[in-house]
Amino acid sequence: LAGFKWEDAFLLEDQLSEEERMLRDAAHAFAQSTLQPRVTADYEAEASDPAIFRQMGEAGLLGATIPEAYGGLGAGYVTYGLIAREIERVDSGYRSMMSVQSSLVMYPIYAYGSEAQRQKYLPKLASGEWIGCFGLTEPDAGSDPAGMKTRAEKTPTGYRLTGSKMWISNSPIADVFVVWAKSEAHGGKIRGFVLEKGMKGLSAPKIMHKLSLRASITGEIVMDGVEVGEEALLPHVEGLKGPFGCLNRARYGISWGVMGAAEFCWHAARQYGLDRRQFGRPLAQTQLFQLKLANMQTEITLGLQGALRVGRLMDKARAAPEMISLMKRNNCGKALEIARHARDMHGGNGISAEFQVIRHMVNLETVNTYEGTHDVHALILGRAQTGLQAFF
Ligand code: TGC
Ligand code: FAD
Repeated sequence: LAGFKWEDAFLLEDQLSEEERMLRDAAHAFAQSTLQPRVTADYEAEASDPAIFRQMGEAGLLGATIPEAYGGLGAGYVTYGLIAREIERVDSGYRSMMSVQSSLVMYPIYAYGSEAQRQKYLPKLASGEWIGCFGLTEPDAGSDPAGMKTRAEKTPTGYRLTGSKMWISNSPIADVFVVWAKSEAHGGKIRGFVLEKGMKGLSAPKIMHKLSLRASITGEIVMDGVEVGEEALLPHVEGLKGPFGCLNRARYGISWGVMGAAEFCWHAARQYGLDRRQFGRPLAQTQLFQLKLANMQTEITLGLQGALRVGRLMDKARAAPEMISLMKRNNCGKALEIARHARDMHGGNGISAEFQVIRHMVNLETVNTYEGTHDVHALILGRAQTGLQAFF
């Protein structure tokens, strides 16, 4: 029998191609050299520096799955997941910035947009010159996006959009806004529109006083009769499957990302336990400490293996949305639990920004909620196995 690698129990490394490992290593180097040194300051400032998007763009981390002709890497979904894991190893907020730009802005423009929209927006979003945001959630429509009130009325030359979106990542600094609205001209069906900063009636005030995900700026999108031409409509999709098609990709990326945050917390707790002595021996020599480390190792090993399996199926266009719900729900819940234990295992030091575990812990509260809450994904899985709708 072979030896055991405690930090890679099922030899995930062996299951990656050489190209995947190379792109993963580049993302790791970028995250550690560019993001890690500034994360505590960014978190305390509660702001997103637009320069980070340009740096991510230069490093090839925006729109990894989008074809090279539009500025992407033309990479597969396993690579995208590996990038998310490396960025979120530093902070969930930075991963949020990357995944909104890649899965929720570039993907719908690529998959549902006209050729003119692809040419106009994708290269600048890939380079990070332009920042994107995705407006689905509203003050009165979160878990139930079908209840949205934002509407698009037909005008002689295009549409007039009225409504407001809430809790929108990147919106206060965004140049490009992918928003979803009920369109009267399309029988009240949900349609996607691409708006641009500076349009009359469009504003994006910042939401202040967040105590979670503070390195990622969040805002509203207020549309007060914003007039757009026909060319702002995403022509190739209608209905909720439009935004959900994007969410499938972002949720999948999150299932890898949160494992990066969890790995950081696990490794930090292990090292802390080896270094810190109480009662005349290292904390890591106590049974309770080792039990917690064993639980972390088990959940992370299984969580990564599951994310890899779904990624391989996505690359073959064989992944069902329910598989993604299963992994998003499980990995977010497990990562949050691991971060809470890691915080506890650091004792008093665990509440200090210096040791970082509490920042991951409070970030993961958001990640467990956005892109479908832990319980909403349970209802999706419950519906799939009983055939019974329990949302309402
Ligand atoms: P339901 O009747 O289930 O479906 C309506 C239509 O949508 C289709 N559909 C999907 N298509 C593709 N992928 C999926 N995952 C899909 N899920 C549903 C479905 O086939 C149907 O199509 P059609 O053609 O028959 O009309 O819709 P429902 O209203 O009953 O939905 C219920 C529920 C709970 C499943 C759904 O609404 C839900 O998932 N709610 C959670 C909302 C959510 O995830 N919001 C995320 C906002 S964006 C965000 O949080 C970004 S944070 C990012 C960051 O900063 O990183
Ligand atoms: P609610 O839907 O009101 O849920 C409240 C509670 O009720 C939850 O526990 C939920 O699980 C539970 N619940 C809801 N329905 C049911 C039910 N039928 N049965 C049982 N329990 C139920 N949205 C975007 O569109 N774009 C973004 O970029 C974006 N970024 C975000 C960034 C941050 C920092 C945050 C916090 C949120 C972001 N969101 C974004 C919004 C996010 O997707 C929503 O917050 C999330 O979908 C939950 O909606 P809600 O907040 O309205 O909660």
